[in-house]
Amino acid sequence: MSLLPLFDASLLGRAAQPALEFGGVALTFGDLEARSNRLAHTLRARGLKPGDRLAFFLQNRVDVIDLWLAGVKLGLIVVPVNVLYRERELKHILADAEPTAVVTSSDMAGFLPAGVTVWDVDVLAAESAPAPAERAAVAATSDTPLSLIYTSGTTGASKGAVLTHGNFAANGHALVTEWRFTERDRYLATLPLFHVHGLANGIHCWLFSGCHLRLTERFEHAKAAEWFGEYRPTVFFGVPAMFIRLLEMPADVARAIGARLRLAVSGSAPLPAEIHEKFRQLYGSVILERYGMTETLMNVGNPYEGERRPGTVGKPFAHVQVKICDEAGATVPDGTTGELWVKGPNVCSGYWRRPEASAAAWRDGWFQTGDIGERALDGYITLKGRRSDLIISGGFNIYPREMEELILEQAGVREVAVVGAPDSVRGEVPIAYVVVDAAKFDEAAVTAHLRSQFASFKQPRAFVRVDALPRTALGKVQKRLLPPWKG
Ligand code: MLC
Ligand code: AMP
Repeated sequence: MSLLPLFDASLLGRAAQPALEFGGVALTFGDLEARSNRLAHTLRARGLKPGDRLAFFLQNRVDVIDLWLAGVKLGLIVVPVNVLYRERELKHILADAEPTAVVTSSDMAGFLPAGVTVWDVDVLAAESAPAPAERAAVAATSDTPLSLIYTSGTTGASKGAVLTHGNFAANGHALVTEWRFTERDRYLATLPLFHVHGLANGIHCWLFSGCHLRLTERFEHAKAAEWFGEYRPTVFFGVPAMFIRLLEMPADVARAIGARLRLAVSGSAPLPAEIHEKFRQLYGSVILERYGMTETLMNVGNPYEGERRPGTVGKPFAHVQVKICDEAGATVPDGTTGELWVKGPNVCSGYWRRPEASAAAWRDGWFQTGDIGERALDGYITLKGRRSDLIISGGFNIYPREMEELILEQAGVREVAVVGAPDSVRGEVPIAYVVVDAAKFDEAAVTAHLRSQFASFKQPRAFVRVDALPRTALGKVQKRLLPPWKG
């Protein structure tokens, strides 16, 4: 089944109803239907056919929603690209996905590598304005790919998870049901639309339920009080760094916000139990923490009714099977730590053009998440870490090896290990431990080069010079034995 019939309850059924506001502009569901039809006609006229990739490199704006809807209608494979990515990340993703074009804004086009076809988002919109408002749509099934979303997974090179109409439908349907969305809800959307938390969860809960959405270009904690006060949301989704920022709110303001907020969902990185408790005290609202991945969308969540247990991610969603396995793939008893394996209609169909990586990640139909955790006797799952040394900073993933490889290429660097150090807001921040030839190592030059190549959140917060990296007898770096970073 295509996603479109699931959107139609809102796009067609609630055509006159207010759907969203963004930057002072208010649109109905009927407006969104017409805008995306016009854009679909334009994209078709520009030669796009079902299965073609179309990337977007954009901050949150209504045009991202138009592109998503047009992609659904035309059977395109939409490739969201993190706006913070720079040369290396962009080159890799665009060479791998081979999109027909990248839709971007004039202020960001300069970051894109030479040789890529760039379509300006405002030019596309202007060209679409006179196009017919009638629907242009092709048939799609559950298995039709809809999006390639890049993730580091458990190994270095970023891979595109191929997510289908069926994956988004299963995820959206489950969340709308489990989280009791109705058209009376008001969802404040500050998460980026280029990752699954904002896109697969946020956009689909909104469109499936027909609730109202206020979109912001990005999360800015200095504006949070104003946004919450003006918009009066009933629903908010965030990463832990956002909830930590929201603790800065004055107590009376927080209480008033909490009184209207029926659902606050945290995910994408661990939410410390202490933050869960502080948020409850300040807002009077109990955060619902859930666990997901780009490859699988949402897997496990605390209940809407019932205990939302701090420090845990709850129980598997109704359509998802989770088992916890030892290294040999045997299920471990409750209360024992192992790797989470998942299975269900939410799990992506594989990695784009990477049969070996796909074969390595799936076993007997189960996706091996790389996340380590345990299940209590009453079913609640607690995550304990990861099989790889992935760093999650503010909900954005950093695969240390990717950074280490580039740092090693720099003059004067003999050895490097990038590790995550605790950070009170972002959870973790990357630190580079380096063994350098002091006469040749120019930290300022290295920093400037890294900034041109990689996203800001991947930049080492510090270079810590050490005489040698601790290694095992076999020469493997023992990151745990590095001296702690003292900010
Ligand atoms: C962040 N920054 C942006 C930006 N988002 N810059 C431009 N546009 C954006 N949209 C940059 C800032 O420039 C800054 O760079 C740094 O990020 C932090 O910005 P800040 O304003 O100080 O924000 P802060 O209060 O620290 O909060 C950061 C944050 C951000 C929470 C806004 O980390 C964020 O948006 N995280 C969401 C990540 C996400 O959606 N993950 C879901 C992945 S899906 P500098 O140079 O200071 O670093 C997934 C699966 C699942 O994991 O389960 O959901
Ligand atoms: P991504 O590749 O960006 O989709 O990130 C997915 C990873 O985020 C998962 O494999 C987990 O390690 C982590 N993650 C998501 N939700 C949670 C959570 N609630 N608690 C801890 N880690 C989480």
